[in-house]
Amino acid sequence: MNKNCKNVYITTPIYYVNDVAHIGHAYTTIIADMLARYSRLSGSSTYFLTGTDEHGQKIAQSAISRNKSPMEYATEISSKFKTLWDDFDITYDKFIRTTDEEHKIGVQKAFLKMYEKGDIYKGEYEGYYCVSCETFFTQKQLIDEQFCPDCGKTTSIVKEESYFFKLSSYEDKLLKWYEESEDCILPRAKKNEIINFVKRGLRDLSISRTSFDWGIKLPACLNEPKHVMYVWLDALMNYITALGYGNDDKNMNQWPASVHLVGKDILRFHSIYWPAFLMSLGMPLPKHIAAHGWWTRDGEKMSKSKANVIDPKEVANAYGLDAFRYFLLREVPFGQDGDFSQKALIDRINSDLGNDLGNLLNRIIGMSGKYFDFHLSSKDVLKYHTKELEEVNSILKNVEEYIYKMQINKFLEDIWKVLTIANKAIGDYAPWNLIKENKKDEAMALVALITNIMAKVALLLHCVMPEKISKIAQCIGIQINTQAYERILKQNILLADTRITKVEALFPRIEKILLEQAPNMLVKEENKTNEKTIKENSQKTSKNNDEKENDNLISIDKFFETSLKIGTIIEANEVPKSKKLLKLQVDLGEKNTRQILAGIKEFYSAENLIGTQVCIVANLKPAKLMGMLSEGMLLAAKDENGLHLIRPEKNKIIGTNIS
Ligand code: ME8
Repeated sequence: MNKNCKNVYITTPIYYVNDVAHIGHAYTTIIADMLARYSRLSGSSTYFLTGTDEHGQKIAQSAISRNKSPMEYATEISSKFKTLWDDFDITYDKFIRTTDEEHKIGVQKAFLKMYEKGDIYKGEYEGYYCVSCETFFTQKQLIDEQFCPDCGKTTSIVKEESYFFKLSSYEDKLLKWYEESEDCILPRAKKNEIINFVKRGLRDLSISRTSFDWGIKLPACLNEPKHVMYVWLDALMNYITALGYGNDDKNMNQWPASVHLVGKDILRFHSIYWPAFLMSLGMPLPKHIAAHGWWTRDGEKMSKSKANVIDPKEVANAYGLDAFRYFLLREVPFGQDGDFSQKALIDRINSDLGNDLGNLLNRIIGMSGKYFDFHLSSKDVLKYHTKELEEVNSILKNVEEYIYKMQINKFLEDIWKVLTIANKAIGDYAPWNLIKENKKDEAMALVALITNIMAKVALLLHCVMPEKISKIAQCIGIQINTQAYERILKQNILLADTRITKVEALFPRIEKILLEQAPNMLVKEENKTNEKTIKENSQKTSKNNDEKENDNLISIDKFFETSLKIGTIIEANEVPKSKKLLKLQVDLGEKNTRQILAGIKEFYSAENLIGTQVCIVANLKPAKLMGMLSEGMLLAAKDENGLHLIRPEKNKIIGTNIS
C-alpha cells in the first residue's frame, strides 16, 4: 500500500473451487482484510476484492470425480468460501466468481484488445502440462523427465492447436519495471528471484486449450468454438473485470491495485504474466505484488493424505477468531514460511493477549473503579508523564510505515513495546502507594496515562482484532473511526474526561494441558469425535481437576513437607534481556542470603522491592533460569487486577516459619 493514497485497492487471489478453504486461504484473506480495515480507518477510499477461480481442467476433473457438473460443483464450493469469509466478518467489497457473466465479457474484451494489438497469434503447442498447477512446462524443466517441478505430480504431454501471447517481447519492459519500481514485488528477496527468472529468458505463453471445454470461449469474432481460454489468463483478469472492465467501468477509478496479496506459489503468474498482459492492454501496473510464505502444520506440509489440513473454522471456534487473526499476523514475518501449532497459538493467547493486553485493560478497570469511581481525567497526564508519552508517541509515529512495507509482524511488535511501557509504568509508579500517600492526582494521572495509551493501541489494533478491540473501545469510551484515529493517533490529543465501563475478561487463559488431551483435535479425520471446541474441553478439564482435588486431599504432614518462611529482600536487580525476571537476594536468617529469580518484573520495579518482607518456599530444589541459580520461590497471587506478592501483615523476625 502507499502512504497518502486516496484510492486503495486490495485483492486476494481468487481461490480454486476444487477444495474447501484451509488455513492458507484464511491467512491471505485475513491479511487483506486487516489492510483494508486499516486503510478505511486511516481515511482512504478502499475497495477490497476476493472471490473464486472456477474454470480449467483441474475443476472439471474434480467435478467429474464427484459426479457433478462443473458449474454445480463450482457453485457449491464457491458458496462455502463466501460463507466462511462472511462468518469471519471479512470486509470484502466484492466477491467475484469467474463464472460471472460480466467477468466472461470483460475477459473476452481484453483478449480481443491484445489480439488486435498484435500480441496474440495462433500456433501449435507441444509440451507438458501439470493439471494440478494449471501450468505449462518444457521437458527440460521437468523432474526425471515427467514430474512437475512445482508440485511433483505427473505431467501430461499436450500437443494441440493454441493461441499464444507474445510474452517474450515483454522481457525488457518487465525488467525495466522491476528496476524502476523499487517495491513492486515484496519482499525484496522474492523480487530478485523473479528478476533472475525473467533474465533467463521468457517463452511465449500458450493461452488457449482445445482438449476440454470448461472455460471462457474466445471472442466470437475469432470463430474458434473449440478453444477455451487458459485458466490463468481468465483468472488474472478478475482484478480488472471486478471493477467493471469491459462492462460499465463503474469502479475503474480504483485501478491500479495498491496491493495484490498472493502466496509465494503464485508470485510468478502475478509478477510476470499479469504485468505483461496489462502492458499489452495499455493499463497502469499494480503498485505492489506482495507474496507471503507457506504455512506448514507441526513442521509438515499440509495434505489431505496426511490428514493434517487445518480447518480455519475449527481453529476460530476453538480459540476465538480474533486470537486466530492475531496469531497468523504476528507469528511469522511476512514472506517467511510459518508453522502452525496449537502450542504456539496458546502461548500467544496467554502471553501477548492475556497478560500484556487483556490484563492491562483489567488493571484500568480495577484501578479506575477502586480509586476513582470509574471516572478518569487526563488533566495531569502531561504534568507527570511527558516522558512516557513521548516514548509511546515516538514508537507509534513509525508503525504505519511497517504496514506500507508489509512488515506486519513489526507493526505488532512495536505496538507490544508500547503495551510494555504501559505495564511497566504501573509497576514503577505503583498507584496503590500513591493513593496511600494521599497523592490522588498523581495516581489519577497514571491511570489516565495508561488509558490514553490503550486508546492509541486500540485504534491501531482494531484492524487485527475487530471484535475484541471494539470491546476495549467500549470500555474506555472511545469510538473507532477516522476522526478518532486523526485526533488520538495523529494529533496526539489526550482523551477528555472518560468514564470506564466494565467488560468481561477478553482473553481468558487457556490451559496447556489441552495439548496433550487433544493433539489431533484440529485434524479433519473420519472420526470427527473432537468436533467440540477446546473451550468446552477446557471447562470439562477444570471440572475434572476440581473433582480430582477433592479426592486428593492431603494430610497436614504432607503440607508441612513444604518449608515456608518469612524473608526480607535486601537486593533486587533486573535480569538483562528478560522481560519477566528480577534477581533478588533474600535474607532468611541463614548464613548466606538466597538468590531467587522471580517472574515479577512486569509488576514490580526492582528498587521498590528492597526492604520488603515476603513469603518464601524455602525447601525447593534449586533451579537454573537464564543460566542463573534460583534457590527458592516467592508466594504471589495473580488475577485480573495483576500480580501481588503475599506478605505478612506486620513485619516478622527473618526466617520465621509460616504455618
Ligand atoms: O492458486 N500457506 O488458487 P488456490 C499459505 N486460483 N498460503 C496458502 C497455503 C499455505 N499452505 N495454501 C494456499 C490459485 N494458500 C489460483 C489463484 S489468482 C488470479 C488465481 C493461499 O486455491 C495462498 O494465497 O490454489 C496461495 O497463493 C493461494 O492460497 C492459492 O490458492
